[in-house]
Amino acid sequence: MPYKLTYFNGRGRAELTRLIFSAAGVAFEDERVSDWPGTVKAEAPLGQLPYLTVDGEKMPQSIAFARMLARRFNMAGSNELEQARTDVVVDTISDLQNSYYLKVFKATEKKDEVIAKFLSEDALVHLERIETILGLYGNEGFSVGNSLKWSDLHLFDVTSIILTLKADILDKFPKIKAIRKTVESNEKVAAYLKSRPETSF
Ligand SMILES: N[C@@H](CCC(=O)N[C@@H](CS)C(=O)NCC(=O)O)C(=O)O
Repeated sequence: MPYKLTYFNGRGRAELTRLIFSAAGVAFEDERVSDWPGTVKAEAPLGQLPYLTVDGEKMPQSIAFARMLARRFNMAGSNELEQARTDVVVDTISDLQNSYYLKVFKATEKKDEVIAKFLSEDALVHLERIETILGLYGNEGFSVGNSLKWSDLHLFDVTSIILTLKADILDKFPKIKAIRKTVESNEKVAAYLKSRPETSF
């Protein structure tokens, strides 16, 4: 197999790439490691996961290799402007994802309070921004243009985490909800979502 994705046994920062492979119908080796740090950390290019092994090269930085795959599989936009818009949407979603990791995932104390504050403040600010950018670039359940992009998959993945914290948090964000519906109803993605393992993160 030309592609191997190395990560922990979780969704985390690897799931976007798994979703891209699924939507494209491209096979990949889904390596899930448990011996951490062990030799895995020492062998990872930046001492972090995930990394993608492609053409014999280990590539770190999940967003960078997800973008490369999206381009290869025609999910990154069909011209320069569409590609830039797709990147804008991806970055706006990543701001929400990074805020979640920093404030919630890494919190060690008073987790309930941290989650409540995150949901009533940070998450809403980021979701508003995402809804705004979808209003500028989106169309009929797609975040950019009128076909599936990696930004749609990123939005689905990151909002899935937020929904586990508050099931009705997207009720005021119809454009985000419409994109989730598009992703869930994509036949290849739906098959993957049905078969993927349940993990703790
Ligand atoms: N910007 C990097 C962040 C990678 C990252 O923070 N990885 C975490 C897991 S999600 C990690 O390897 N943590 C363990 C460590 O840094 O030792 C990416 O998106 O790939």
